[in-house]
Amino acid sequence: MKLVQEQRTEINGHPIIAFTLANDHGMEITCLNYGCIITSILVPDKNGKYENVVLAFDDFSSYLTNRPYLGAVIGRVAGRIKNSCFELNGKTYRLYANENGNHLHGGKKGFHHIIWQAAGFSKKEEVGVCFSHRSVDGEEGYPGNVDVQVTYTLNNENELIISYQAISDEDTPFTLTNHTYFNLSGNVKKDILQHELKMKSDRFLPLDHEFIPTGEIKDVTGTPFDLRQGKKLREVIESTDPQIRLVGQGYDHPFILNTHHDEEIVLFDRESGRTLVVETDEVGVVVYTGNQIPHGEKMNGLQSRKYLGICLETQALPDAVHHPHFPSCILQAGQLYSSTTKYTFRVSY
Ligand code: FUC
Repeated sequence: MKLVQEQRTEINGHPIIAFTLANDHGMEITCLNYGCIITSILVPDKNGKYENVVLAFDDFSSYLTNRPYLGAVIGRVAGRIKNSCFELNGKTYRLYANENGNHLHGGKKGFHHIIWQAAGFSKKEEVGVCFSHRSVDGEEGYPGNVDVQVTYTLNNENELIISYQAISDEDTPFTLTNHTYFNLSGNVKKDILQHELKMKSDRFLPLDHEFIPTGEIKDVTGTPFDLRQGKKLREVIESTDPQIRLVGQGYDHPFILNTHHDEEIVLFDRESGRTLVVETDEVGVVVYTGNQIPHGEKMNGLQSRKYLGICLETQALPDAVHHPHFPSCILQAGQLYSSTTKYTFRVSY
């Protein structure tokens, strides 16, 4: 197990540190104290060749805007909140509106634009970084001071474990995710259209024209959202289904997971043999096939474009504050928020 820290740059006198975690097989993860952004994950293909399987900007300065939210932790609330307002305990709260009057991915200065406190650790069987941050009362319009901790741990099973913990002094909506774009081809040799996705999910949430859940919970049977037997992403992206069209030919949809910590999400690239298994205790996952990746930004030595990566955003259901029949995303004052998502990298033939 190895941990290397190096300063990349600084922002107003605050050092931006890159932490590289390496396990005994040579799997490596690099992440920053800025936004807890993951900038590289090196894993082997079926021939034992280690290559990077995540999207990352070529220059650090691109993370200061980071329109596609590459690699970052998203909070206080991942996803969209309609009309940037909600009611809680008889009070109306107005949030910063950063997308068509709606609130997206934490607002103006979400957790992806924060310099987190960071402490690396290295033990016999695991290596990691613990990030912490206090989100203050009123930030982006949210109530309460929230102390947040995010821990990235790498072990010798080629597992990355992301665990989130938080405690608030007032009730507040709260659900975190990680917005890493995966591309298992290795060093982004290809887009993700040949990847296959399999999920244990019987239900998904249709979206309105602003990509916010309508409130309907729909059975996946007979739709392009039925991933129970697995589907090639090309098949989904080429579908004429109105929900696939609505979001720019692909997925940008929440799925409700049937099971937890049970190989519920499996992404597979046949050519490289790389497989990613995602397991979580979260209610759902927003699957986003990179339909809106802005063009012409420099990432992975390429010009960015659609479908270069896929996000598997494990989280509470988006806009839950407006849908009483969705599981609540309210973190009660004094209660511990605790959530874990595990990413296991394997090879299959
Ligand atoms: C995803 C999507 C969005 C957005 C973004 C960058 O989570 O839900 O539509 O484009 O992230």
